[in-house]
Amino acid sequence: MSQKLTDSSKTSSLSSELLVKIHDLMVKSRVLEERLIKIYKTGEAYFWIGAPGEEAFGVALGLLANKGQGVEYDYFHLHYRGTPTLVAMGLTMEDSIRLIMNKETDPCTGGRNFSNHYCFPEWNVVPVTSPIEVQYTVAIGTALAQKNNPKLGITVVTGGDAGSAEGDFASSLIWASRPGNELPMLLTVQNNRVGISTAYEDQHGEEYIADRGKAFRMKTMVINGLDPVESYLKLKEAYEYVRIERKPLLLEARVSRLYGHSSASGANFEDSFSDPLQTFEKTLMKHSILSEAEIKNIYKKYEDESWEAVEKVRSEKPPRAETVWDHTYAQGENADWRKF
Ligand SMILES: Cc1ncc(C[n+]2csc(CCOP(=O)(O)OP(=O)(O)O)c2C)c(N)n1
Repeated sequence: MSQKLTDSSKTSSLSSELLVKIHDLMVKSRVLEERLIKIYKTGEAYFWIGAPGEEAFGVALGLLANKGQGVEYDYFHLHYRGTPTLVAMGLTMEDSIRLIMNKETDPCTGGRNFSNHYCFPEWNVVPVTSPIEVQYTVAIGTALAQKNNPKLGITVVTGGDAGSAEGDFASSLIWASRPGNELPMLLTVQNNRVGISTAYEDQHGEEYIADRGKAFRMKTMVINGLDPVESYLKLKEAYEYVRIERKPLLLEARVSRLYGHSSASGANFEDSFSDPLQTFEKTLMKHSILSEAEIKNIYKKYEDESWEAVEKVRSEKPPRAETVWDHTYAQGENADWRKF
């Protein structure tokens, strides 16, 4: 790991209560993702993609959100590794399982999209897109709407390192930073140093993706996204900067990809990456914040919850053919396009 990344195995800067909460949410997210992988592997879903290895960063991103609906709250343009962020914001296991199992009860897409392609209008979580990186240009729209709003809502957009090669990423840097028209955008790149099977070194000449923001006079940060304490403290600083200054910030978080890219590459555990949960648990035990037995109980609590959720969701119905066009075209009194 580069020396630009701070090593914070210390915990003292956050209260024990908050550390326990962060750990609890990280475990919930991990157990949920591992349950989704099992659902895929037992043939009860067609595809899995998710975020094991990004929990330290993702949970902090969600915990610090100003959650609600409308321009005065934060908007989230997440990519397909957003489970930890949404778990921290209140995502239930049942709803995540409804999405991967394609059930009509799925509140995000009515059972018509991939796992981790969430959408929660009530929390300003806009639909996750399958084409990578388009979220960076879509995010400009909500940030423009928020620019002059006195209520201090901001726009958060996330993506991966390989995807930052797409033109949408460059467009968002330009739009976010026009002099005198800067946008309240927190742009993050979760850098796991691989894009499906393309190594970072085969694609990037720059050492830090965040440095690209400097050409646009943007504030930038490179953080250790495997460390929940550093992630929380740095993200708090980043949120506050964007919220108060109404200016963009490009933050690069170094993260792991613990189960490969997706089910397309097997969804098998890869021990070449370090596991943020295991490292955090060692620190929590060393500081007597949690014991081994207490940690085991937290896993058991979420294993049971995930299993009960599967049993419940399994009996729910798939979407009906009649609803295939729902939410595709305007409905109700706006259905007649000739009125426009
Ligand atoms: C526009 C577009 N091009 C290619 C793909 C196929 N694709 C899906 S994920 C991915 C790799 C993305 O890697 P990265 O941005 O590093 O994120 P990671 O998956 O590693 O988190 C690619 C090429 C796509 N979905 N959309």
